[in-house]
Order: sequence, then C-alpha cells, then structure tokens
Amino acid sequence: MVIKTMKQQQTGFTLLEIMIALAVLGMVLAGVTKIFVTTGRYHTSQEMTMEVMENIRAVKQLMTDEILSAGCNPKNKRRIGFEPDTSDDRFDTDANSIHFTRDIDNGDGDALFEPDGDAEEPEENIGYFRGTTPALADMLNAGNTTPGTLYRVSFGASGVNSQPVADNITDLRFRYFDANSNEIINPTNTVDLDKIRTVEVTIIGQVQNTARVSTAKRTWTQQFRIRVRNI
Ligand SMILES: [Ca+2]
Ligand SMILES: [Ca+2]
Ligand SMILES: [Ca+2]
Repeated sequence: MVIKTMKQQQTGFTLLEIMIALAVLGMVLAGVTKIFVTTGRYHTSQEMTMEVMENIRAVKQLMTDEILSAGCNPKNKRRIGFEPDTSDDRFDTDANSIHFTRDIDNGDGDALFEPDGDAEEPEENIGYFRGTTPALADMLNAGNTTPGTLYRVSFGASGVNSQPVADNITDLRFRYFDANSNEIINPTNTVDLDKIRTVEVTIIGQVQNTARVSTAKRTWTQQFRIRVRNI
C-alpha cells in the first residue's frame, strides 16, 4: 500500500515543483547570460586595445620612415629640412607638431628615387599634429589629454591635405636634440631647426572600457627616437 502511494506520487510533478524548477532554471540562465555578457565586453575591450595599439604601431613606422629622410637634399639647390611656420601652430616644428621637407622624387609618377632639387611633391612636404578635428581651432597641445586624432599633413600644389592616421590619441609630443644631445626647446628659426639631429616622439593612445562602472582609463604609450640621416 505504501509502495503504491509512492508510485502514484512519482507519476507527475506538482505545480510547486514545476515553479521551483523554473525558478532554478531562470537563475542558472541568468548566470550564464551574465557570463556571456561579461565575456563579450571583455572581448570588445581587448579588440579596442588591439586596434589602438596596431594604429599607433603603424603610425610609429610611418613617422620613423618619413622623419629619417627629413632634409634629404642631394642636389642642394635650396634649403630643405625642418620647417618653421609663424602663422599656423599645426604646421610648425615644436612640441605639438612637426613639419619637414625632403627631396626624394621629381613627381613623374614612377617609383624611382629621383631627387630634382625641390621639395614640391606632396610626399616631400610632410607634417603631423593632433586635434579633435583638423581645424586649427581644434588643435590639441602636448599634455592636453583630451582624446583626439593624429593627422598626417601633406603640402602639395593642390593645397594642404590633412589625413587622419590614428584615433583615441590622448597625447602627442615632440622633442628635438642637437648633435650633442642637448634639447632644442621650441626651435623657431631655420638656424635652430638646422641643428636638429634627433627627434623624440611620444604617442599615447586611450582605451576606455565603457562597460565598467569605473571611469579609469587605460592608456598605451609609445616613445621613440629617430636620428635624422640627412641634416
Ligand atoms: Ca605647433
Ligand atoms: Ca620619380
Ligand atoms: Ca623633388
């Protein structure tokens, strides 16, 4: 009789049992969902970090290649090198920007190294600066940690062309050193500019994890020195 009663009880679930089972399942699913969301955010943050790092690495390579050939002037027909600009803070050679010329081609469209005595081709007249937009009013000074874009400028016959090369950049700083490793602070004239032998570049990129309650910002710094070959 006792056995029969137990068998009868085992034939189905009571409403209470189903409710408890559903509640437990709900809690388990909530936990699993939370893990997935957390993992997803982790990956997004990792991807952002990788993207910023890759961008800065690419810019470092580009800047190194270009600054290495600053002042390249085999024909020596005119002054070529680091450029002053008294009217526009984006286009001078100081702490927040760099501007240089080099004679590496004649602009005939082939890929040969053909210096022709001038630096009139777009690839021969290059600059870098940082801003929230390419406009002078939105330029960011060295030490201003507002996230901005690093722009590469080329000065050609068709005008000034500012191209974004890296986003989320929270600092860009240039320092200049002469042959004796003495720092040249704010070189304003060609006499000072022609003494530059080494350029130190500091680029800081930011990755902010928006999923976190904390406002802590993670940054990634690249600092490198380029010994100029041609001056
Ligand atoms: Ca400047
Ligand atoms: Ca050529
Ligand atoms: Ca040229």
